[in-house]
Amino acid sequence: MTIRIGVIGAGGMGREHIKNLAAIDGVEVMVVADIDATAALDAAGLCDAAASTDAADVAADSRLDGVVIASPDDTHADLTIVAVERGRFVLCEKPLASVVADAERVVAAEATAGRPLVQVAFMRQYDPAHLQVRSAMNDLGLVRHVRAVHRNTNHQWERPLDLVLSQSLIHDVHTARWLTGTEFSSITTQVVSGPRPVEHVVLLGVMADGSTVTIEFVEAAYGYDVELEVTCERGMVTAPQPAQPVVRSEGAAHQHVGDDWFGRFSEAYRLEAEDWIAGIRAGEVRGPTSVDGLTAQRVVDAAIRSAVSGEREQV
Ligand code: ISE
Repeated sequence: MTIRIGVIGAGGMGREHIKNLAAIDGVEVMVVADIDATAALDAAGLCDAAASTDAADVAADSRLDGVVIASPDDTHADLTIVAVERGRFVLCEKPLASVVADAERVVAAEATAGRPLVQVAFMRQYDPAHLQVRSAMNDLGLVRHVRAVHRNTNHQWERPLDLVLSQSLIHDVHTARWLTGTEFSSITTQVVSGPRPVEHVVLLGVMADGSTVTIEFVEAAYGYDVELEVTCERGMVTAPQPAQPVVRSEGAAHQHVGDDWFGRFSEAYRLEAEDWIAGIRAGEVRGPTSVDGLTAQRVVDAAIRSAVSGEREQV
C-alpha cells in the first residue's frame, strides 16, 4: 500500500524530510505547502509533488496518511490539531508548540481522537552515536549524571533565551529524559550575555530519582558540535564523534566538524523518517510522542522561570 504524505514547510527541515521520505519504497510525497509560493514549488519539485500555499488545507487533506509539520514553531500546535482531528498521523518538528498551553491542547486533541497519532521529531533518539550510548549504559547500572553540550553556529541569529531553549536545548532535555527514563523535578538556569543576548547557557537539572543533568549551550564560531556523556554507578560512557578521516596537509592534520545539524544528524533524520513510515503502516507511533513534546516544553518553561527568578524552579 502506498503511504501518502503531505509536508508543511519548505525550509531546510521540510526539504530534509522530503528527501528522506521520497527515498522510501512505497511512499509518495503528494503535496508540499509553504506560505512562500516559490519555496513551495521549489521543494515540491524535489519529489514531483503538488505545491500549495495553504498549510491548513494540507493538514486537513483526506487523501493523506501522514503530515510532516516543519513550518515556523508557533504554527506547529494548530496544524497538528487540524491533522489529528482528521485522524492523520503527524511528524511534528520540535518544539511541539511554543508555549505549554498549546502543547497541552495537542495532547488533548490526540486523546479525543482516541489513538496515538503524533510523533515529535526529537531525532537524536535515532542517532547511531546516541543509540550506542544507550546500549552501553545497559551494563553500567543506574544513571547518576548526564552531561550534554550543544554548540551552534547560528552567527546570524540573535536568539533570546526562550528560543535558545525551545529550539535548541529542548533536544538535550528530551535526551536526558530518554536516557535516564525519569523526569526533571527541578531546574536552575544561568545565562551569560555578551554581544548576543545569549552567549552561554548552563542548565542544572535534578531528576525525580536524584540523578542530575547538566546541559550547556554555546554559540560557537568553529562548528556545530554536540557532546554527550553519561556517568552511571559502574562506569561512564561518551558518545563517539561521527567518523571523519584525518587529513594531513601543509604541515597540519585536519578533521571535518561541520557547521550544521543536517550533516551531523543526517543518518538520524533518515532513520526517523523510516521509523515514522513503518509506524504508519503498523497504525502506531513508535518515536517520541506528544506527551514527550509537552513534557520537554514544561522543562523549558521552568528553565525560563529560573532565568528570571535566579532560583531553582520546580518543573
Ligand atoms: C535547530 O533548530 C535544530 O533543531 C538542531 O537540531 C539544533 O541542534 C539547533 O540548535 C537548532 O537551532
